[in-house]
Amino acid sequence: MTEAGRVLVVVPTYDERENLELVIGRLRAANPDVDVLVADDASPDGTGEIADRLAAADPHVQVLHRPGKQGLGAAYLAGFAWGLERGYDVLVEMDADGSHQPEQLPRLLQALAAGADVVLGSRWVPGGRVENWPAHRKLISRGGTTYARLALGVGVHDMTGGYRAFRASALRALDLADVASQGYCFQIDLAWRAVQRGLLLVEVPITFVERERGQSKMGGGIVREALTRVTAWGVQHRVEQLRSLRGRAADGAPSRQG
Ligand SMILES: Nc1nc2c(ncn2[C@@H]2O[C@H](COP(=O)(O)OP(=O)(O)O)[C@@H](O)[C@H]2O)c(=O)[nH]1
Ligand SMILES: [Mg+2]
Repeated sequence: MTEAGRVLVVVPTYDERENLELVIGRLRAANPDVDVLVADDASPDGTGEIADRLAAADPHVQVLHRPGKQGLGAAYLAGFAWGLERGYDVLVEMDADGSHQPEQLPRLLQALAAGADVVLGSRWVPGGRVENWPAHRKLISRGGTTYARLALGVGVHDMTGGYRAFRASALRALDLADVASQGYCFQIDLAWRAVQRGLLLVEVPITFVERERGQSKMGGGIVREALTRVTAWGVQHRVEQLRSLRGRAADGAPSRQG
């Protein structure tokens, strides 16, 4: 039990053989009270077996074996459902490749304990940093967030980050059953839903360190999915804003037959 309640950290994995043991070890050392769920998509490199071995040695570690690669979003949805069924108070997202520092989890949980519904680990607020990222990755991340900010009209500085903590009540309010975003657009989707539901989002600065081992699964398809979906949400949002403005104008208009 932590000050934020019972915490489950969901760690999605696809071919993270070289990273998983190290990151789980760091996570458990820095946060002895949290539980961990590895959500593995039948990684061909044997990550699932490593996760089973870690789970056998530590009752705080569990594994969710999924039938095949279905994307980050699907893995998180399955992991969240697993945790909500088991009564966790807080569900955390964290990458398996060492990019998210397990030692920074307490600051996310503190913000939650202080009243936030959703805490976003943020690279693009004062104090936030990125280490060892090539220029094109910075551009995609900053460009993607800026586009989403403008299209959706939200004030969040890091919409695509994947180091986050949610209150269980907040996740329940997000209607996860109809989330269809598969790639990293999933992160924008959840943040956007949280803003629309009027939840309290707090950004906490994090240091993102690019992986030293294994390969990124980021690709063009993931960027395209995000662009298409964010554009559609932005248009829908503007249409709804216009409708409600018109509705208000009509209500407030003086009657002609008076
Ligand atoms: N279960 C699962 N995990 C995934 C999938 N795609 C990516 N991941 C995991 O999501 C995290 C972030 O992926 P990564 O490739 O490092 O993305 P990057 O940091 O943006 O380059 C890592 O822990 C990956 O193993 C997937 O399709 N299924
Ligand atoms: Mg990574």
